[in-house]
Amino acid sequence: MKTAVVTGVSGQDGAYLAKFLLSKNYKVIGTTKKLSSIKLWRLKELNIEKKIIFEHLNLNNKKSIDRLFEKYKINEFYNLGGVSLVSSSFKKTLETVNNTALGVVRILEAILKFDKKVKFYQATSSEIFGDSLTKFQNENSEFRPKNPYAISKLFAHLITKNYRKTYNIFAVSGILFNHESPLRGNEFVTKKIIRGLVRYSLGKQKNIEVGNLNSRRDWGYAKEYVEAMWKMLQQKNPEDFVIASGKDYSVKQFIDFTLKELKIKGKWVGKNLNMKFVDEKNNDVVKINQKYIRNNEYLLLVGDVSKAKKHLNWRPKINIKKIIKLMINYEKNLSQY
Ligand code: GDR
Repeated sequence: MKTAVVTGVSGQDGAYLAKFLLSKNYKVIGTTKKLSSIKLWRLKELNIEKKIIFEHLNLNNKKSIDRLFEKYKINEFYNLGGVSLVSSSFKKTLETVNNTALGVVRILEAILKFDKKVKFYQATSSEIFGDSLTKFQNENSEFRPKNPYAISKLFAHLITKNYRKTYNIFAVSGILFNHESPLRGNEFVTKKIIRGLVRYSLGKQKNIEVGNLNSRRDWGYAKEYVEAMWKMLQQKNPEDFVIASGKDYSVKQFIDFTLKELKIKGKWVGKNLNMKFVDEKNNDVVKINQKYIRNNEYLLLVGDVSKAKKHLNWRPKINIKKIIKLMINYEKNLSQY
């Protein structure tokens, strides 16, 4: 039986990855910064909360990482922990750099110290491409990060590659584009839209407020993306991979697909910051609130996933409309009570 460590096990990706690894008969050590306040709802949703061995791990603390390596004989280490909301990285810059960038060095150092055979997966983000000058981004695209989160992720990405080359260890990064699911946190735009509009359709919420309607993102399905993480660690040679859907949609399109799926009728009126969607009774359903508009944001990122298709035999199967349906169904079931 192989042993895998998953940092950030209570997050969306951590939960799906833990479920996947358990299905492959791994012993899963799930770590979190504070055991006493760990959020178990995702793990309960997947019915795996009793199958994981929970451990405390603080990415900011070398001793806490070393302790884990002393306690377990680890085969695979998946680093998914840390700040994941891009906008909050401006408010929590030091914390973001400390856990997202430096935390990776602490893990890599522990691998060198305790067991060079441990295979390491680093969760890198498409944010590292920032305001890319090309429409599609692949493993060789230029890095143009624009916020503390993206800069920390880029450091993590490069240091992982550097340790791989320098010390000949199996350490890789998956450069993942946005990936959503029913288990997405409420603060991310897809979940906010779906949850808000489902609640509107049930008469439980009046409207939703969002930021930039023109931002375009490459949205895939998180459950499929975690399988790619595992596949990267099963390769003969350690290499980095872009994981994406290869298609981009705007926030407004995402809202339109959701409105259609929920059969909410109405129309878009107004322009720029005053643009809004009103229903047939002329009630505001979707409005723009400036506080959600990010400064200095790039508007388009789309992944070129050819390398993963070729070498990992991985391809995205669930498209955006199916993701929306899955998320709607989940919210509808929740909102019944
Ligand atoms: P992102 O995801 O920042 O791309 O990072 P998010 O869902 O927060 O934003 C996507 C796009 O939607 C625009 N937007 C809004 N975003 C939020 N959160 N709330 C709003 O009201 C809103 N209105 C418009 C944003 O400006 C942005 O353009 C996600 C995270 O999972 C990261 O951890 C991961 O690294 C990247 O994806 C790849």
